[in-house]
Amino acid sequence: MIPTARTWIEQAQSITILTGAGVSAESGIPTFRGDGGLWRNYRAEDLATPEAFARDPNLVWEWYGWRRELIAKAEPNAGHHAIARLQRRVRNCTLITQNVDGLHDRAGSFGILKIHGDIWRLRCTACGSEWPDHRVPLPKIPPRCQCGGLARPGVVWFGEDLPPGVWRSAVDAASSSDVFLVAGTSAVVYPAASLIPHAKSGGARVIEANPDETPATRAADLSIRGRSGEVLPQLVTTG
Ligand code: BV8
Ligand code: ZN
Repeated sequence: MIPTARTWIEQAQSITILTGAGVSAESGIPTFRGDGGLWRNYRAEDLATPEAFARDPNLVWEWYGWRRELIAKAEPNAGHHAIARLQRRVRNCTLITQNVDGLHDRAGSFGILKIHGDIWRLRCTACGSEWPDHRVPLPKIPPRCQCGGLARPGVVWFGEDLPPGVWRSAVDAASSSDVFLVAGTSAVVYPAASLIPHAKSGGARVIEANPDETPATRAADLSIRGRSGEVLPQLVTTG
């Protein structure tokens, strides 16, 4: 499996990568649906919604503040670094991520299509302005905009549309790639998971890296059972 996948990657003119929370698991960041997906007995799906934020902005900000502190202490892992290496090696290599943690940026990836937003950006619910904020911990919860408005995390919550431009670019990249590498995602969140059929219909060979089977496994041309921190460096060797 690995040698074939490595050959497909080496021969590809254009590669698109889709990552999910699983690629940050080996950096110590709990995944959404794994056992670490719980915080104070809340499920991520129950907190990552506009309704939860409207009901209790403090609670939602405590969760995001906790995640920001966890991520700030974490380091990108070998999987993140292998993806950054691949991007440097292949001119036409687009990274699409569902993750909001910024670990791909810290590993040296670039041009990242962050289809679910970025935990390190805040957006004002009153005036709509948006800005980077890496302060850990946040001086006060909930953070406020200079206009006095309540700030929210710059992420896409369930029930919210994905940023149109970024989503369009993600579909275009997936549909025009020779190889579509999907790593660390349970492929249950839409429309992100629809990038896999988009890639197939564009003629891509789909390679999956995940310790478990997922709904994407059936569609994959090669589905490698393993952790991304171990599998990806074998697909993108150093040197
Ligand atoms: C939308 C940002 C149009 C926030 C996230 C009913 C009403 C409204 C909407 C819906 C509905 N029913 C369905 C929907 C659509 C909904 C959806 O898909 N729901 C799911 C739960 C069924 N989607 C949306 O709402 C999207 N918007 O559709 O807009 C619209 C508008 C209005 C009304 C209707 C539709 C927005 C979705 C974006 C939500 N935001 N995150 C934040 O992070 O705080 S999603 C969240 O899940 C994260 O981004 C996460 O990345 C993403 C996907 O999860 P995964 O990344 O796959 O992570 P997961 O934990 O699930 O899996 C981890 C995987 O890693 C596992 O497979 C595991 O085996 C593997 N793994 C573990 N260890 C490793 C590993 N792999 C490799 N190596 C390892 N070491
Ligand atoms: Zn404002």
